[in-house]
Amino acid sequence: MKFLTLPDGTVLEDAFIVENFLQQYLQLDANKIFEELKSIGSLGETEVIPFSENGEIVKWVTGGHSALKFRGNNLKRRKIWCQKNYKKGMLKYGYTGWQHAISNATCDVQYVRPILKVASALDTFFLEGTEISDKIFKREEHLFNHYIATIYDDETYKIGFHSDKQTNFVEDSYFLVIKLGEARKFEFRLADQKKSKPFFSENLSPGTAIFVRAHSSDGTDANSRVQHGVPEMNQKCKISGSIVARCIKTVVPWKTVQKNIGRAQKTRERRIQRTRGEKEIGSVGEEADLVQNIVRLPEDQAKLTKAR
Ligand SMILES: O=C(O)CCC(=O)C(=O)O
Ligand SMILES: [Fe+2]
Repeated sequence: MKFLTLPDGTVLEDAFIVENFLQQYLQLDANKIFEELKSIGSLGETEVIPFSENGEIVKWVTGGHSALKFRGNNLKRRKIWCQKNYKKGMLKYGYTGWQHAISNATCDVQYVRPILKVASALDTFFLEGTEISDKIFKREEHLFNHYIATIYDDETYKIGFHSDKQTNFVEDSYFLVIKLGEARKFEFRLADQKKSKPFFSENLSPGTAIFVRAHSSDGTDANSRVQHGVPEMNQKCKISGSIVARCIKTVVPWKTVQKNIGRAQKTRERRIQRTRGEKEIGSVGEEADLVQNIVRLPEDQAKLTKAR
């Protein structure tokens, strides 16, 4: 167990890295888990994300899918969402850029074999009691109930620096990143010095676990103090990925979820129609200039660059 140490020497007791966690503590084969994950099919970019009563439809949602795009940009990663207690409703992890349209992508972990293996082994591990689990598992709600798998297809895929959006997290719970596939850089930087260089930048091998406490009432949790990310690499890097386990407290009944998706879709259609109407009124040339000017405003460029 290696604690994260800030540049000023402060040791964060609630952020730590455990190499070979999957192999040593969960008795699982990281390569096998990743192979199984990779063999799952992807949803087409224009396909509607289907809802199923039992949550048995499992597909990768690619970064070009409109429900995953962020401010019109393709995300440089693909994802699978799954959870426990599916029938009760969707466990919502509202990350930055979250859209109602992605809700139905969350499936029941029972139907995602490689993630189920990890989830079951994690439950056993936490209930057994070890130095690591005693640190994390303080209350029943501290058992993980939500899992997102991510794949970075090559060195150009990434996730920008961020703290996990923690409003939907159980108070004082940890999130856990388990690295898979090709060893790849994982970085931390200080959250209050956004432009600062990372103080931690290491190639993490498959099976490595990163534990980070989040959403403490006094705001001193590691997730609020540091940001993490998987940067783009300048040398070749084969396919890699992760499974992130979280403790989510927000449950949205599936009926409400479908209503919200419908409403959001209508709003989107109205917006598109309005834009079309405006285009028809103005001259085409003027409109084109206008659009280009808007896109070129420096603050918009900054936002686009920031989009992760
Ligand atoms: O894939 C990883 O290593 C990190 C993923 C992550 O930070 C996230 O999805 O919030
Ligand atoms: Fe994250």
